[in-house]
Amino acid sequence: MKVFVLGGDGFCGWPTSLHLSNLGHDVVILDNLSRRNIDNELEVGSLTPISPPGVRVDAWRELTGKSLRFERVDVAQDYARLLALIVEERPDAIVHFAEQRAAPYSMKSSWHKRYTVDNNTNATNNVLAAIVESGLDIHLAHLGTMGVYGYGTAGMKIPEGYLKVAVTTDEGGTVEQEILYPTNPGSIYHMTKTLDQLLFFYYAKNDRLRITDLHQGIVWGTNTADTLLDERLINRFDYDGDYGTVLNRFLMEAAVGFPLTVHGTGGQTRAFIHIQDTVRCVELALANPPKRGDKVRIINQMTETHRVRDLAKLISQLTGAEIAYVPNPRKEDAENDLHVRNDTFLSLGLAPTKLADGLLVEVTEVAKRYAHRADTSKIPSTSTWTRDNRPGDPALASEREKVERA
Ligand code: NAD
Ligand code: USQ
Repeated sequence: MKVFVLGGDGFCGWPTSLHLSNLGHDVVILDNLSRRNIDNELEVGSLTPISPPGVRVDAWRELTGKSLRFERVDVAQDYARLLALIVEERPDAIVHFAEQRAAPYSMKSSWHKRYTVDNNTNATNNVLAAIVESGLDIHLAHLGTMGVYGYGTAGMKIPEGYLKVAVTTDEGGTVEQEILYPTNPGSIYHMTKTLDQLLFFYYAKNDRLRITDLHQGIVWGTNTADTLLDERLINRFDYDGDYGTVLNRFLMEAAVGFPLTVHGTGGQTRAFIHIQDTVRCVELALANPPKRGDKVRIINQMTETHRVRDLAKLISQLTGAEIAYVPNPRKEDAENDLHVRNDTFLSLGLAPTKLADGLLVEVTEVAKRYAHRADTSKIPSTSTWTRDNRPGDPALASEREKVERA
């Protein structure tokens, strides 16, 4: 297939592009390099030394003989260029990663809120409108998030996208309906993914577009079999307070001797997936597209759930790292349980990489190896959800707080 990977320079997009290219697909990456520019804005960088797109693409060709193309395009702003590329290249599928994906970044200020909504909503609507305008039957696979559901439970496993409900009619009878699972976003970023869901619902209904929405959990790990081939192909590793996600942050904090920054009581339970499984799931989603006229295919892309404080304890046991119970900069439930259905990918053949198999390798081979590149002043999460929240900085945790929570 010819596949466009929008956001193919990012943490999930780069290894996915390599994986799809390795499988024999003709891959074209479209990316505006906004993520690299945000690193400049935040004065931080990937823990791993990522190469520029040109070096990455040349190295891949040199090592494998396979060609990848890179096009610098802003999917949210440059509609004409996006449409022209679709019309000229006639891709069979488009994988859409091209959004601002960090919850803390989206909550930093009103500028960051507006940027995240503008960028993400326009990017998604532009892709959908361009597919319709091209007249081509392109399968769109989008990376959504488990966060559209919120992380609560109604005494049932969170289903894959849809919920069957029984509605009491005015006459007292009962009508069964299937609705999108009610959304409950916890940040402006997560909210944009709920808006994406409505756009998909509408375009699938009105234009009969073939759309798969992958509701992914937190991705951990760094490399895949392909990015390990050569250091020029290395994947990015975010550790800073805005872009670093919880498990990778704990791994890095342990490697540099920074206390593990558990927000609040660490009672949040979240869904996780390894980056190698992310690329495999995208492969499986592309191989199993919905038919024209089908409703949006929603698949939960996660393999295990863990409570944040349990993860901290696990890494502390592995490495001897200290745990710091810091103020929670976010507005979120102190404790939650999470039970999620993930039958679709398992039935399609996904063999999950478990935390127990990969954690030590990540600490020693990635986090420790590049620890010298870390700027520890960038670790605390300073983006606060409301004026009442305080930064997640160990220096700001009172002795009473630390003791009580421990
Ligand atoms: P990332 O920030 O590393 O990558 C996103 C890429 O998209 C970047 O290279 C960026 O430059 C590009 N981009 C952003 N806006 C663009 C635009 N308007 N035009 C062109 N390119 C643009 O993020 P990631 O971690 O790779 O996440 C990719 C997708 O997967 C996101 O949509 C995210 O919401 C989703 N996701 C990520 C995780 C995770 O843990 N990383 C978990 C669940 C879902
Ligand atoms: N947390 C800590 N300590 C830290 C960092 C985070 O306790 O140092 C806590 C947070 O308070 C939160 C949980 O860990 O309760 C997860 O935070 P996170 O930053 O790892 O994940 P999140 O903000 O939800 O976002 C990430 C990705 C996003 C993706 C989402 C999937 O950045 O793109 O959509 O994971 S999910 O969480 O399943 O919605």
